Amino acid sequence: FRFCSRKKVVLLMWLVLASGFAMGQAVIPRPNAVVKHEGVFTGGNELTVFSSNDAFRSLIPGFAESAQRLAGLSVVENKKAAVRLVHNPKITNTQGYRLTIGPKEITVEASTGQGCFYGLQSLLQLFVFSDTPGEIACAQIDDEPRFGWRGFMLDESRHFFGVEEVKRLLDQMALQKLNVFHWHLTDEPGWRIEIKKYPLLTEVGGIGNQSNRQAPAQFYTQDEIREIVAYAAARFIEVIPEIDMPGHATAAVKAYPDYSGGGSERHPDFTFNPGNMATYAFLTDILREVTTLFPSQYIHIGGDEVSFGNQQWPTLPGVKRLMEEQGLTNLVEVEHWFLQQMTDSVAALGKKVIGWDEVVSSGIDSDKALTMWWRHDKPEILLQALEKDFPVILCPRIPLYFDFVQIEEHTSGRKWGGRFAPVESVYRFPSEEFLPVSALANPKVLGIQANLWTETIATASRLEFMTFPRIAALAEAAWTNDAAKDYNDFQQRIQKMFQVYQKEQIEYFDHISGKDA
Ligand code: TNX
Repeated sequence: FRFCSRKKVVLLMWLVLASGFAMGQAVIPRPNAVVKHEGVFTGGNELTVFSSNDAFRSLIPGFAESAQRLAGLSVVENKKAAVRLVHNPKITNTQGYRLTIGPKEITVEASTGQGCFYGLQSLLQLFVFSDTPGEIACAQIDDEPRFGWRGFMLDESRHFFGVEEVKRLLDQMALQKLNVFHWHLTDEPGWRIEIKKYPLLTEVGGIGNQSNRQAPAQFYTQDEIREIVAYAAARFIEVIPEIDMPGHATAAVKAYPDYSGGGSERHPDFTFNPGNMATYAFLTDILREVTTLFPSQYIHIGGDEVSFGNQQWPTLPGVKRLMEEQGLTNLVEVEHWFLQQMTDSVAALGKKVIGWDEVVSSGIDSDKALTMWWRHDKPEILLQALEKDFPVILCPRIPLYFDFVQIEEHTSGRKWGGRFAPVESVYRFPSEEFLPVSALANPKVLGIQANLWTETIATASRLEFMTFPRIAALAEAAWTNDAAKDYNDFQQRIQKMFQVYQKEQIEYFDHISGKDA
């Protein structure tokens, strides 16, 4: 009897361990390799941290602030520290880290500040999600991302959200190891970035939004832009501005009608005029100022949906002349010529261009550009982009447009042919379900990104409701290899993340209970 019960105990222990192992650590995105060790680290509510590496050391105040806010831990720098941040050049992935948790000490190893930052985010989450404050299970985590580019795009032209909301978003992105913030700053309803040389862009072009065409001008000053870029950089997030052209230009040409290329009935004054040579100088001036604000090597110049508004081009004298001079036979060729000129301008400013997937057929040089594949119903464009050697970011409308609803019953938001973007489908991305198999393992695919367009999103709380928790599913899809992904396990961990959202007063959709938060 006794023997039998001991056997039972062993079996039970084994089961507990095995299930613990299967469930992994409570970290989102799920780390790629975790080995659990026996024992627990117990630090109480004070945590001592030290690094002799200056770059790593500079991360301690940020970690301390988050640990205090989210886990109630007070972090102090101390040479005899429990947590050591150690520079290890053998960790070759610049975004990778090793986190070793022993009963008495914890080490975070990485070869770069970014890797160390991610190790700290994992450590932070372990403390936040721990059931006993200050206590976490011993383990060794060896982790690095599946994709180097893990992005999120926010459209602030249709509706404007402001510095504080953007910072909240950046905080959450950082916690989930997302590293690119694509900022859609110009479009039909409003121009949101101050350009000193052309003040009317914001004074006039900043007036109005999708809900109210008369709303007082809203935009970011250059100081605010610098503040946000620095805030993001401290969290290893690169900010990439988008200045959309030659379409989606309505706000700009409202301010400077000389550069208008007209539009269509549905989209009046939608384009810049490709036949007016002054347009190119005007746009290059704008981009020159933009490059001084954003250290990123990229500038996004849009290039999408130009056909929506080029109906008036044939009647513009400049366009006729341009076509004759350049031997262009149709409007698509005019559009392509425009994109080629602007790609060269951007190259001359020392930057690379990003364009939506319309640019793939424009004849621009794939050495000078990167493209974002968004038309999920056109997989052939993705394949063409790869054939032409473009670096590619995957952000197909289904399932990575977060202006699409999360469940059938949600009415405020988009659906496309009855399809939308549930949390689970974001999680399952990228897979054969959403794109051609040959694109899946192509090294030219640098990463994935979700895009939040805001025609249907007017308030910060709505923005958050559409973003959370899908952004967590996105982060795991971008970071975690297929072998370590597990949706059922994610469903467990996301409930811990809901507690973080509650603490931070973030609106989110509880897709598990189905109740609107
Ligand atoms: C298409 S995606 C657009 C945006 C809209 C979005 C709405 C893209 C390059 N263009 O202008 O906001 O659909 O889902």
